[in-house]
Amino acid sequence: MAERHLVYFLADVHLGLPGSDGQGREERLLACLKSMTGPETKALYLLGDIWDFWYEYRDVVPRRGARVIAQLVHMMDEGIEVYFIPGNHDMWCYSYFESLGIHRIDQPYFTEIGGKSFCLGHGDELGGAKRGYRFLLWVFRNRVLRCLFSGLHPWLAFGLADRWSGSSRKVKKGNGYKFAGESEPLYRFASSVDAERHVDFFIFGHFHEDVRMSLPSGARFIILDDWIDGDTPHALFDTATGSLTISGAGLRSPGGSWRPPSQADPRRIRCDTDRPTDRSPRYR
Ligand SMILES: [Mn+2]
Repeated sequence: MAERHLVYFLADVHLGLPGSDGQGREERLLACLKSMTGPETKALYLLGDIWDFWYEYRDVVPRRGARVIAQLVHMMDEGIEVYFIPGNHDMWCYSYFESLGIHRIDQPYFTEIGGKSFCLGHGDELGGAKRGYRFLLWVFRNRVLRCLFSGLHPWLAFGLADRWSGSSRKVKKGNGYKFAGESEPLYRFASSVDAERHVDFFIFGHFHEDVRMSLPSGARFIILDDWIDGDTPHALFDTATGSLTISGAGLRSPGGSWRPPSQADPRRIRCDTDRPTDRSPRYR
């Protein structure tokens, strides 16, 4: 059998977020995952906020996105490695994903794939966060508060969470928040990492924006757009060619359907780096 050489990355699907394309988003993700399932696929990296709200109780898990989980299990049965970095909307996991065989990993996650080095994450918090956001994360992670929250009836817990999610989105989009480029803490984080070690590709989510930049060393800095409103943005790294391609972004049609990217698709963007691969011991 030919070697597995395709590695996919995606983030910010926000399953369960009420919107013009609620069910459509799950269908789009399913279709996309199905098209990724095959003997050439090596791994799939889910870079956070796959669920708009995931809250796992010790013995109970949410029903949202059950078919997505079924497809992920199918992919793993087919020999594809699935990795999940929790985002700020789906950080409340205990051991369910691991029990299915998903590798739950923390950001920043450094890995080597096909001779290229990657730094992966959801993208919030890295490089520092504003006080209000830091406090929010402290609340989210506080064991006592988590314990209390787990005691709420799920109707109430999920109702509160959905309201929070809706309002946080308003804040984000309402303020017209844009990724601030080189002054953004995440970019500064990547720059400082880049100065210390060899990384070819930095890939994140969280900003709900399509960002493609280069660092002074030539490393690529990529933020994957969200799946809200019809898109299917994802990155594909081919270990056979060492090239990274971004597809499925910029198709802002509500309910837009997934179609496998073709070489001729103008929305396919190549994001290669010509840096030679550094295999020296300092790069682990
Ligand atoms: Mn998000």
